[in-house]
Amino acid sequence: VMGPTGTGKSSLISRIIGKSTGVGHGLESETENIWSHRFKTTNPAWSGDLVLIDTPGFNDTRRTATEVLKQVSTFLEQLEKNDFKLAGVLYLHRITDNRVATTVEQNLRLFKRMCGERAMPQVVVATTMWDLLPDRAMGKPREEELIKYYWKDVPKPRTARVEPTPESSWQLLTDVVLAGELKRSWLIQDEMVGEGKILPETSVGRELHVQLKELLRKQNDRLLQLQDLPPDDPERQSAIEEYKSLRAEIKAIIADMEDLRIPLKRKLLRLVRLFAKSVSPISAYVANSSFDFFTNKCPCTTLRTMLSPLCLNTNPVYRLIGRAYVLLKGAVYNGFRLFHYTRNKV
Ligand SMILES: Nc1nc2c(ncn2[C@@H]2O[C@H](COP(=O)(O)OP(=O)(O)O)[C@@H](O)[C@H]2O)c(=O)[nH]1
Ligand SMILES: [Mg+2]
Repeated sequence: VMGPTGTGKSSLISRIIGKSTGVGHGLESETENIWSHRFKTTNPAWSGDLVLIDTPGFNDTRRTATEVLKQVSTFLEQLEKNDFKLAGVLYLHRITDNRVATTVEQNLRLFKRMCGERAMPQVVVATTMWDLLPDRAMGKPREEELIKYYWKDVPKPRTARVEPTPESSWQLLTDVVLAGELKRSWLIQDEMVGEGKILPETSVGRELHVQLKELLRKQNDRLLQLQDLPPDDPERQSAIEEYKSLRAEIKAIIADMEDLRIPLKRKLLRLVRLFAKSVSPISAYVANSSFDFFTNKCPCTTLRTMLSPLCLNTNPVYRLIGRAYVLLKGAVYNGFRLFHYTRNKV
């Protein structure tokens, strides 16, 4: 069960399992951790155990989106590594919101990047808090708008309404999971487990980085505006307060962005991999041809036997010369292979 904070995720799970678990008060987030509730059921529609997973929203009140994302992605990675597949996903929205807030939209964007297109048919978009509407008819256009604008990139999204009764919650669960027989890995699981990426390299990691950058830019603009306020401005006191809190926020955003930076070592490694990938057809060609420039006909064998061992010398200057030679040799060798390949193939 996923979705922004305060949409009723924990309440829905509590109704199904029949006991209260981590339901928040209003917009305060209560679900700090990911909770898995495993239980057996006498419901004839089910065989075996059922596991419901309660997750925190990315707009959690006590932690940054980066922290929540780290936690959720690690959880999904572990599921994939242990070969557990999700049978269905419920993504909740409050029908009482008459417009989609920025945080709700950001939450949704992160979710989509995490889930990916392939697993999207598992998702059911469910709306909660219908009982709080003065008139239920008000909800229908909101539901339609939600699907039309915010889920438009998903082909035929499945929708459901969550009523605050155990029966309706069970029915929803049955519809979601039994209808969604397709158990597919999420995009983030493919990326982290299949391709060995770290979180900042995944689609959702990049998306969050972009969101933080945008936020940083906005906050910085506001900060500059406040700085330019004339000293006799009547709202100066409140502006100073805002200035201070903005500075603190900016500091936190920068720290989060730092967390989502791809380390230089991994960037270089990726470049090398990319190079190896593009060179592999050339290498295959060379292996299959009678080409043996450096093995048999190398004109500089003497130089090679002289210079290569320098790499192991204790003198740093000699070592540097040795390394420079090896580097140069590699470049010349690969350049020659490329030349030979293009001359014969292209
Ligand atoms: N009236 C009404 N209140 C709800 C419904 N679902 C959740 N709530 C209330 O909304 C608040 C937040 O719910 P919670 O389950 O903690 O949301 P979560 O952050 O998504 O886990 C709590 O006070 C719930 O009692 C609903 O369908 N109707
Ligand atoms: Mg919760």
